[in-house]
Amino acid sequence: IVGTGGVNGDDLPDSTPWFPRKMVDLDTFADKVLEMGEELDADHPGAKDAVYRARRSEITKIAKAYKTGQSIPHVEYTKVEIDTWTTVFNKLITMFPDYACREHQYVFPLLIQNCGYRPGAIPQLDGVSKFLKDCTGFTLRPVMGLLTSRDFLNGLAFRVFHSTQYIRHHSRPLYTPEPDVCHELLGHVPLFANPDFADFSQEIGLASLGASDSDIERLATIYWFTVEFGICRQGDQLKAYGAGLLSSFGELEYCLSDKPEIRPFEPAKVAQQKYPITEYQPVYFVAESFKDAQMKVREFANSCSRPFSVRYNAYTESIEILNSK
Ligand code: TIH
Ligand code: FE2
Repeated sequence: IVGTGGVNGDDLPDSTPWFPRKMVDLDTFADKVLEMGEELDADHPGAKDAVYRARRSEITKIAKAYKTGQSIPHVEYTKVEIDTWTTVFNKLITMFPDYACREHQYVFPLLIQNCGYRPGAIPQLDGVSKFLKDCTGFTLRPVMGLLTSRDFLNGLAFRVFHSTQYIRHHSRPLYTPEPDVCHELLGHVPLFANPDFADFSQEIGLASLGASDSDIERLATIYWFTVEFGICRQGDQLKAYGAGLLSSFGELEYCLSDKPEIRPFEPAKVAQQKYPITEYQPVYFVAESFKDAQMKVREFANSCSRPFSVRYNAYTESIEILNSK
């Protein structure tokens, strides 16, 4: 439907940034990935390895060609890649019982049973995506690299998670400065199988649709300190639920030690917090539960400058606009 009033049609103010209205609109994100930033580049163990870089461009061809509704093509991983996965997998499973939140621990055995999680083989995104769809309606979409915060968060409104398919450099398996398939599969996937966490993530996504640039920045910061680096209270203990923690042997131990600073999860404050992207976080925020965090994010979203609200219609896989101008 093409409207006349600006990029979004005639039912929204002209100043509203474009946003996807239908699931297929996500196809426009594919070739807009950000270059490996300078900060990342300097710290990236694969940056100067030509063989590694070539292998990555091989794998990202899949993401470049991918269209909504298709199944995700399989990747035949090499021995070096599988060994890296095995190292990460074997290390992390020794830590999950003590450090991972109970939702992660509940789902993990199901991923072993249903999706082939094990040492010696890297699970394929397609099978994992189908499993998630059955659990919470979340699906995975292959991505070439880092999307803009706006595009990435917009995907969450559709319960779509953009996932890398390539793996970290073999020289440094226990921490990487950017997402890779270990991070997606061991960190994110178990949480997206949880209904409350799925709702929480989608809430951030919905708030990002048509948001101003400064609100996107604030929502991306909230995303960072929850979905990526969140910790939560369970009984009288703190546990990790952020994927960046659950996929990094080093940071998982560090985040629950007495070294970092721990603060309560208050979105308006979290949104202002600066953070490093290539080293352990100096500060973490504690959520009381995913439901509680979702309600707090919804409240925060209502305080943002956007002059309308939205709802996702899962039957038509599209966004409906509520109470606009
Ligand atoms: N540092 C994480 C890891 O080593 O698995 C990966 C990242 C998460 C978020 C940004 S980079
Ligand atoms: Fe991530």
